[in-house]
Amino acid sequence: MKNALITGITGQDGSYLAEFLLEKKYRVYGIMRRKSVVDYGNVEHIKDKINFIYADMTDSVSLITAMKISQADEVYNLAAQSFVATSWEQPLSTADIDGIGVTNILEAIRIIKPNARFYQASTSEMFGLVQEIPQTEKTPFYPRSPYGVAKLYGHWITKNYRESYNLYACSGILFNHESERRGKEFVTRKITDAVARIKHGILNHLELGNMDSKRDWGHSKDYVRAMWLMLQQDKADDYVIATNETRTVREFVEMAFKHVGIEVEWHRKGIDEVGKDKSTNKIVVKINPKFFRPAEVEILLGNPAKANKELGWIREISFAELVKRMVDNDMSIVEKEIKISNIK
Ligand code: NAP
Ligand code: G4F
Repeated sequence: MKNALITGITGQDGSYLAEFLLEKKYRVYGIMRRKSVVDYGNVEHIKDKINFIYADMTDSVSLITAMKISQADEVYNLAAQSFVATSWEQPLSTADIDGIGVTNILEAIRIIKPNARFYQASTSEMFGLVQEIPQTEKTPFYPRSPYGVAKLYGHWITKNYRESYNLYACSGILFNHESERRGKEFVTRKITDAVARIKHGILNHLELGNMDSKRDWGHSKDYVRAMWLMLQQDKADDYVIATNETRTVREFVEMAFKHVGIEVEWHRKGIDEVGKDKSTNKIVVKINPKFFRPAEVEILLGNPAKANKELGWIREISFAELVKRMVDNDMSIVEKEIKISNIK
């Protein structure tokens, strides 16, 4: 039985990865932050199967202790302040957690169990102002947010520890991946949650920022499988994980509304643009400039050819299926909420 340690286990990816590793019969340890109210986040449903350790990415002693307790064979570093917009509001804590935090966990591995295998959650945000389309492992980086800059440090320190200490340390350069467990501040979940509420008549409209930015969106369940595959190879390396398809935020909006039978028609331009329900002429989408970012990543499109070839990784959940699953999930959550409020 192998031991795995997951930082960020309560998050979207952490939860799918924990399920995946439990199925493979790993003993799973997960790092949790102390909160005033105990909250297992996305692993509430499997909390009895996980060995939790209280620790924080900014507290190196707690990470050394976590390595001592878990004696992990594989360490997946998924913990991060992962919301790009917040990284302008909290640039220093983002750097501490997403940048220096990576050195903290690498040091804990080096001190306690240098033969452990390490996965770092790198990101397509590091490509930022993209230098070529599509992006591959060889594309130069140009981050556009404090988050992207912090993650780039994490990426390079992982490579550096691999080369300096011969650690088995990999970075997965993952493009956007979403799911029914995505946080509601991210654009996809914000859209699917709003679509469900508008459909049920409990929300008038959805407010968004830049609808023309393009993202390469996959499903988290496919992406955690790639993380595991990276740690099963003969040699540690870095891989782009993406779908090789890109869509605008606008396309995501259109598809999500279409799934509940609403056809959106666009009127006017710029910050005055609105999306109307074609059959009722009611406004369902508006622009709110507060959701624009100080610097935008206009287009992400990843080429996963190396992962396809060397890891045998292929994505199984299509874009249409991703949107469908997210909308269906939010529709049933909203229906339950309405039932409960009617009973009350
Ligand atoms: P997520 O849902 O936001 O989860 C982040 C996790 O990190 C949560 O469990 C959170 O704990 C934990 N965390 C935050 N600060 C911490 C700290 N100081 N110490 C310990 N734990 C801390 O993110 P995700 O979407 O699953 O992403 C997983 C990783 O992949 C992140 O590193 C993200 O930056 C990276 N990534 C994500 C994507 C994507 O599209 N999803 C793409 C590329 C890379 P709490 O529950 O206590 O908040
Ligand atoms: O959903 P988002 O907030 O994700 P973003 O910024 O692409 O970051 C995500 O993917 C990265 C990988 O590339 C991860 F590293 C990172 O941790 C995170 O998971 O925004 C997507 C796009 C942006 O262009 C944003 O400007 O949607 C645009 N957008 C337009 N209106 C909006 C909104 N984003 C949000 N969150 N909220 C809006 O109202």
